[in-house]
Amino acid sequence: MVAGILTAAAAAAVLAASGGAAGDGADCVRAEGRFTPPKAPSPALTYDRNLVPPGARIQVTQRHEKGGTRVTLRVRGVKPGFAFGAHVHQKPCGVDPAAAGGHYQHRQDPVQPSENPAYVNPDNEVWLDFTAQPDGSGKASAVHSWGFRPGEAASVVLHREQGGAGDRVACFTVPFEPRAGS
Ligand SMILES: [Cu+2]
Repeated sequence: MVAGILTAAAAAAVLAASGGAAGDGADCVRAEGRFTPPKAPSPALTYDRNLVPPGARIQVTQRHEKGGTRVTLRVRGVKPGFAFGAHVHQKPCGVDPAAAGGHYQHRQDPVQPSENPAYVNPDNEVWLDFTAQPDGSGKASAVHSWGFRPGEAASVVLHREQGGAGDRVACFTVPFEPRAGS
């Protein structure tokens, strides 16, 4: 029964990315997933069933906007009223919550893991913190004047605390696109 649920959930996870030709106003990446426990391969993994129950949904879109990039996060089915932290991270999700690596940084802190507020801030990183609505939905959006370097932005991690740190409670692998000339 459990295996059946996991299989169905994994099948429901859809990844779609069009080519890089999308201009302003069109999503170049739209990734959707349904969280599963980190037992089976899936793009959406929950590490905390209380905050992000299996079956909760996530959608991440990216679009090129105003010469930079907008990333939008939407969730459904998470813990109502909870204040989640969220950021774009460097690597894909894994069974180990640490697999997603550190935050994507526009200006890269030479000291990693980075804890310096000069680098760990919502201008230099993509922060998508949100507080879940009473119905368990949530949304956040961030726009920057810069784009991602190729291959260095690969996931969105949800955290137990807002701001630049906190335990990792869920992770969603996203095929972010680099911005030409970024
Ligand atoms: Cu993070």
